[in-house]
Amino acid sequence: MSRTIPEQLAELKDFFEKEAESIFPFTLPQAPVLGEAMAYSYHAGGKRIRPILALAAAKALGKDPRLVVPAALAIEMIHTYSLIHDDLPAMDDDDFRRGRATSHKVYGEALAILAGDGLLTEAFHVAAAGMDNSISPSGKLRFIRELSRAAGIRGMVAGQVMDMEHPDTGDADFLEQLHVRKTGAMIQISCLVPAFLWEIPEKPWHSLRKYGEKIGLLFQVVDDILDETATLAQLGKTPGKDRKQHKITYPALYGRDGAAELADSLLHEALQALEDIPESELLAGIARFIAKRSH
Ligand code: GRG
Repeated sequence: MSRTIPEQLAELKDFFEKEAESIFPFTLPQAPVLGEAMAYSYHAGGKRIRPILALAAAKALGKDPRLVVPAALAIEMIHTYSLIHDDLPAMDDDDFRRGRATSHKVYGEALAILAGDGLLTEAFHVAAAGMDNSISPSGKLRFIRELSRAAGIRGMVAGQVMDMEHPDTGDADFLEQLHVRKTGAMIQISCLVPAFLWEIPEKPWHSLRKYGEKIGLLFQVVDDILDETATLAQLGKTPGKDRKQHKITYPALYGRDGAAELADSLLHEALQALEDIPESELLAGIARFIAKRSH
């Protein structure tokens, strides 16, 4: 019997976990507690949406998903660092993440900062040294350049600063630019991993880019809605923080129904972008999962 899309996505996730473990097992004899703190957050039960996107995009382009695992792991390590740092008292000051006490609550602030630093830096080592020799040096370099663009001062870090400043302008363009950088950039690059590692035709390249852009925003709109509607047990982190911190969110800007309509139209546009990619059922399944997720 053929497996359902959610079953295939679950298999892809298990495949990623096993392969990633052999690339970076988190045992650091030189500083065991650092390895422990990095592993504590990395292995806290994240959904692994970004790695699954990279593997599904590889499949959609007819590439071996095994070959994108190091890049996918690098992205998930950077994502994990961003969560650790985002939760610090100097930033969002959160006690719970992924259903557990946050890193600084368990290891103290200094080690939490260093665990984040370790994950960020090691991600680039994994991306540079962990990739198969069949991938060209220029493909590896393209990916590493784009990873630093997505994670750094042109992407997530800039978005985080825009978020910290959160001027109460209620400006929809500002909100979109903030989220394109803070959340969207790392999601979009996950979709584009195989497009950077290999030369691919222009048409699927543009389709993946558009798909990545739309699901990146969709992810954030749903995140904002869940922040207002979901519980701590569902989210694994403290809900209702956006409103408390007077942040502009999609439900605040458009109302809950308006935000839900925006999510529907982003999902529609993401699915439309996949029309030129023949083997894109898994990517379509991920977009639907993001739209319907409850955590
Ligand atoms: C510290 C430079 C720096 C950036 C932080 C990730 C981030 C930027 C802030 C987190 C704040 C937040 C809730 C953003 C919304 C989108 C988001 C990244 C949610 C968490 O990602 P998931 O749902 O988490 O994929 P899991 O735990 O499943 O991996």
